[in-house]
Amino acid sequence: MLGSESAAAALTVRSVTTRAVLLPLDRPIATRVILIERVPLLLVDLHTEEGVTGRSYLFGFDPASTARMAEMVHHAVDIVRGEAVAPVALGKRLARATTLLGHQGLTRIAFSAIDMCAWDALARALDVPLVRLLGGEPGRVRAYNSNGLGLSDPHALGEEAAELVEEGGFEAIKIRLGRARADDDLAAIRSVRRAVGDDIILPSDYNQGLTVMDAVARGRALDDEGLHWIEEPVVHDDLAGNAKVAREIATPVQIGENFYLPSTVAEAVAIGACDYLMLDLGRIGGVTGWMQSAAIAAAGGIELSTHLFPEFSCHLLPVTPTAHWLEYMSWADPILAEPLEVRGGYVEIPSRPGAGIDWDEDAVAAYALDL
Ligand code: SMN
Ligand code: MG
Repeated sequence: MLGSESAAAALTVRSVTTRAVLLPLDRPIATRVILIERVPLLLVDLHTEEGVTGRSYLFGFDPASTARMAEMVHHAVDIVRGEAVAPVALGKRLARATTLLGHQGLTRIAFSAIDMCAWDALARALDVPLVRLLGGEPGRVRAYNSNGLGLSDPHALGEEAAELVEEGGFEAIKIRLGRARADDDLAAIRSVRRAVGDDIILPSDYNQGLTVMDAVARGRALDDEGLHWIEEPVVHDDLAGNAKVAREIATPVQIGENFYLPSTVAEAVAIGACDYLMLDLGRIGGVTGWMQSAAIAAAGGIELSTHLFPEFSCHLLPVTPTAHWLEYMSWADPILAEPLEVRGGYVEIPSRPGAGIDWDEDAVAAYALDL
């Protein structure tokens, strides 16, 4: 048995297929910085010589950016073609090969996808769910519903909030903030509270939209509203500015979804840039980057939540020492053969081999986006 397992895990990078889809959102989200009505996803299939395929996807932001991501994924796979599917080793090789191009941005996004596919392929080859391969126990993880609640009419938000709680038995939902008038944000929060009650946990997100001084003023004005956290009050790479906001307001500050490197996580922890951390598998370096960052967050005693990619991220929270919340959204559901199941506010970690992502090929064809 041991012999066959080691053989199964000995995979070799062969090639990659990338395809883009453009998916309509049931609930378009207006944020402070961008209106999201449709999400482009880049579907990545990493093929091995042994016939096992690892799968993941990237959130492409917009069609032109998605095309650049696809080019970078192909470039990266050209670099590691013929090498062992050993994610940590592949990551080191890719970082060395692109050290002049740079370790952040597009390169890191492409590496993140390859890392996720590599881990998925290994778990499939070993016939175990990813969470098992990582040393965790299958089961379920606590999630908040991140669909909807954009910057729409404050008074109409209550109804949407009640639906969002209802649709998965969620005990937490996230509200976007950053309307031109701070009073309208307050009205939105109060309208949601009236609809769902005081027991529902309510994180919020400014999507990097404020200046540091505005964030302090607006944050203080909301300190008695019981928000679970205020996310990205200011631009993500102003760590000192985020630290100032975190010092000056009582509500916990949550940042990190736009971080690319574990070293940035270390810096944020060191200077007290936030109270909570949230990392994105598609930027932080996939599973490998997550594990490295999770250790840093744990050393700093900071609770860590996931950003986007709920299908993949649910496997990571059980192996995260300071696991906090899974961000749930149903955006990828239309093209997944088996979308995540949510019950009573918990996401069930798929028990299929790998991360559990397989494409509904008819849907992929129907939503295809030509890059
Ligand atoms: C977000 C990120 C990416 C796209 C839409 C919304 C938001 C979140 O920052 O945290 O969900
Ligand atoms: Mg956010």
